[in-house]
Amino acid sequence: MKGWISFMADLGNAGDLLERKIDVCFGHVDADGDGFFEEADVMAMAARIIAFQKIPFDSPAAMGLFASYQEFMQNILEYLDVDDDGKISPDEWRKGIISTFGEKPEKFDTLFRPLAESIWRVCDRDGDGTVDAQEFLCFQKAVGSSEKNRRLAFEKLDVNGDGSLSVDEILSAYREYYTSRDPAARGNWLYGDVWETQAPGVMKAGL
Ligand SMILES: [Ca+2]
Ligand SMILES: [Ca+2]
Ligand SMILES: [Ca+2]
Repeated sequence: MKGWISFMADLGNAGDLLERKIDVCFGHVDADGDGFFEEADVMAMAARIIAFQKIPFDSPAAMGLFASYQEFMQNILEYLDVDDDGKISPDEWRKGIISTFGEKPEKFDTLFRPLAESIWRVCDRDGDGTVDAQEFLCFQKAVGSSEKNRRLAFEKLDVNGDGSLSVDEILSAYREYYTSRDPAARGNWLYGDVWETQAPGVMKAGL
């Protein structure tokens, strides 16, 4: 009986997992911390990834990343910006991600694949066709992951354990992170331990 009760308790936690992940992510995407997600935030994120990777801002990979983030933003505004003010509030973000992409993996992939490809291209700094843990650091530093979370994330995302990430591994990590309620999904670890990472609301309460 005790086992059943703790099983139900686990299910209760799992029910909050997706909302938790989406809230934690709002803290990354709202790069300037003004409480809204808008184009300036994604361009800042792209610039941070490129700067951490130490590649020229006018290199093809860097320009490709800016273009992908800009296009991504235009598309996601269409889905999520319900009040049409040109920016996404935390509430629009949470409700919109779940209602737009929940249980619709094809729709998710259409929007996120070009972004995953551009991020992957910037990450593969030495151009050998693989992204190792060292190369993936530029993305992890840009979203502000702790050193422990960076290590955890790479281990979980490298599904076939070959020490490098493919575009598909990055895309499936994104997809599971933003759409899956399965506590065992590897993509839950995209940004490390989501229960350890502070969500924006928690940070504000602590100030
Ligand atoms: Ca912002
Ligand atoms: Ca809005
Ligand atoms: Ca490489």
